[in-house]
Amino acid sequence: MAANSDSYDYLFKFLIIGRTSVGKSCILHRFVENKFKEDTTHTIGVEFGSKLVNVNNKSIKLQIWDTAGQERFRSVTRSYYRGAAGALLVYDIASRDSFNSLQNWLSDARNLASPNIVIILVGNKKDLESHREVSYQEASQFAKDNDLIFVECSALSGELVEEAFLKCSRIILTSIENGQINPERIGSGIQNGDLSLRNLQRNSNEKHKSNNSNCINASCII
Ligand SMILES: Nc1nc2c(ncn2[C@@H]2O[C@H](COP(=O)(O)OP(=O)(O)OP(=O)(O)O)[C@@H](O)[C@H]2O)c(=O)[nH]1
Ligand SMILES: [Mg+2]
Repeated sequence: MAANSDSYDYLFKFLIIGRTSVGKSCILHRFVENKFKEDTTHTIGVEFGSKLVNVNNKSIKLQIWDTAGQERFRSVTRSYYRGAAGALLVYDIASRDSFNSLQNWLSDARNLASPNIVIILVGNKKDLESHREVSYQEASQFAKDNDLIFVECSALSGELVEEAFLKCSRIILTSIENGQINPERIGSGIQNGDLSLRNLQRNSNEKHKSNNSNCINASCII
């Protein structure tokens, strides 16, 4: 199903979390608008964006909550963790401090979000190679140790920003398809869209029809 219609198979709720100034809002803007946000200011509380993407031939609506990284908003942003299906845990590859603070954000996500939440570690500002303070290997090891997927991207150049959202979405979709995640469960961070509801309806009608035809056959045999 093409991702340019308003119909979708599933809606996934996503969070973007991490220390202030790592580029969370710029990542959201790049993903939704495909532009770099030049005039960025600190997020107050949360901001919101959404986009339709095509994953494994399914149309998925991503509903994305971009949280404020400043400490004073921590209690507000924590209330948004509940019921998220996916999260981008962001640090800045040119800021050792932002990397060192990851564990705090990760603990919040693990404690407050859905138990099945899929988290991707995102090293932003990949364009600042000459100012790099966190190596790819170190971050990749952190991701491995904490059961996270990992990507380095740049909201400035756009490199691999979409890939971060898609990687996470692919894992969530696969977990739905193999029955590990039940989208019907309250707090899963997933909703069936009109396309999947139509499919469910069609399957149930077909089942009904085939049950009826079995009945007819049975009565013929009798
Ligand atoms: N070089 C470079 N700068 C970036 C990139 N992404 C964001 N920035 C800059 O980083 C600064 C912070 O960006 P924001 O997106 O506002 O950061 P944030 O994480 O949303 O910050 P809070 O809302 O306070 O939590 C801004 O000056 C951006 O221009 C990037 O990929 N490369
Ligand atoms: Mg922000």
